[in-house]
Amino acid sequence: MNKKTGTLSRRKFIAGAGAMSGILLTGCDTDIYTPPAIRSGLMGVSDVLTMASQRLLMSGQGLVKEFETSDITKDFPAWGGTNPEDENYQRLASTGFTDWSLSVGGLVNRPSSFSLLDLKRLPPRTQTTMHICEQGWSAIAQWTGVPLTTLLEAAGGVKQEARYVVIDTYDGWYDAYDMFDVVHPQTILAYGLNGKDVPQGNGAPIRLRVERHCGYRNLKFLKSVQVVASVEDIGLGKGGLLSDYNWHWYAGA
Ligand SMILES: Nc1nc2c(c(=O)[nH]1)N[C@H]1C(S)=C(S)[C@@H](COP(=O)(O)O)O[C@H]1N2
Ligand SMILES: [Mo]
Repeated sequence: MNKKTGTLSRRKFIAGAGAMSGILLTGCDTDIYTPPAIRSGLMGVSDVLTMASQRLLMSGQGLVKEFETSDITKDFPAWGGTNPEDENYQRLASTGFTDWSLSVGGLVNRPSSFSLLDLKRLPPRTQTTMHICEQGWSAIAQWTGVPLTTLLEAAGGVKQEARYVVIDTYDGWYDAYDMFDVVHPQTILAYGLNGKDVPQGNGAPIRLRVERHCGYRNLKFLKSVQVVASVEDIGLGKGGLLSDYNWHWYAGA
């Protein structure tokens, strides 16, 4: 985890805004987003993850709209970071990510590492959804990947104290997701984009899809998944790179 990523300027972050065509313009629909601090404490996470069907938890949470394949946007943009400078990332990329693995640790019962092949062997989910970037564009794509709950189950399930899943990436971005997002059926670790491997610009080999959230929370270039009880020790303590630097794009922040 990059503790103090002081070098990531907003300008660099929004670089690459030009050169796109055929992309729908919409605002980021944040009506349904409630920050974790307000939502926490509603329900113990052990209850959450042991609810076999998760129906109770999900009853107040809708799925986002899924589209037809004919709705898919031609040339899904590669936005923000597209090629992490990280030496390890470059080495892994040079061999087609055959040596890449995702560590899943923290408050799980069986901390584990998953290769790309391991992840592809877990039961997948495919969804065609609209990505909405807070910076004013949106595009529809079909994503295939392993649901985050399935991954956590493959790591033995989470411990009683688990409250957030923290994801770290190869370009210094990190974010934390509460259990409502974690168990949401459309929260997947995607290795496929429109039927092919996720291209490097879109987060190879694996990127997160948290469909109810704005673009920036859909982390690319995943490095690790860590289950924690608190985000105090993560980054500067607010749970995500952008929160740490007060770049709040959701409504009311
Ligand atoms: N690691 C990492 N994840 C990231 C970003 C990034 O620069 N680095 N950009 C975010 C933003 S603002 C958006 S809109 C989407 C863009 O995803 P795309 O490149 O597949 O269009 O990724 C998000 N996840
Ligand atoms: Mo974004």
